[in-house]
Amino acid sequence: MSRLAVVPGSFDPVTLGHLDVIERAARLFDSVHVLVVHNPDKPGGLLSADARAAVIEKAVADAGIQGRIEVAQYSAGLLADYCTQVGATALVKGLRSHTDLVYETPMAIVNEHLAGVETVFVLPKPENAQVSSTLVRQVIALGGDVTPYVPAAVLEAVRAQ
Ligand code: COD
Repeated sequence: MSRLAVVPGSFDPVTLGHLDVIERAARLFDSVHVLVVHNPDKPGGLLSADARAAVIEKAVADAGIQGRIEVAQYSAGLLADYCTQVGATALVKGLRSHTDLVYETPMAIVNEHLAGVETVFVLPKPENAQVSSTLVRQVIALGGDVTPYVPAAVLEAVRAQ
């Protein structure tokens, strides 16, 4: 049986921490949907949903892991419904700290209840563990260099804006 995992996120923008999680999901599952989801708790932002998806496609191609990865967008409703529609076995999420676990635990329980989909948590490499999209947006807004935190595709997209 082929096992599909969904890696959801706002990805505004995708970071080396996200890419770490995506690579781990690709090693654990037969195929992976990286899903750019509209998070109503995080309005506004750096890149449009289309640009976020395009940047992820470029970043996974640059990392040489594009083979079994599809990038999609979803704003229509519950993540659990998307998992049911595409027949996903699992959601894969990254944990940076206990704060992430506290935020993710109720969603994992509800998603299992709604769609029978398991949530698999992975830990990033230590050097990627403190990176967040919020931090990257702040550094960009203040004119700093985010090269150590994001794939090259993000730098290109930001320069093109
Ligand atoms: N290292 C490891 N993991 C990381 C890192 C890093 N440096 N940075 C981020 N991550 C992980 C996050 O912990 C998260 O798991 C994922 O990557 C995505 O992060 P973000 O910041 O891009 O995205 P979020 O946190 O805004 O998540 C958006 C979601 C829509 C995925 C989330 O809010 C969600 O699952 N919502 C559920 C919507 C729903 O259906 N709700 C109904 C009941 S649950």
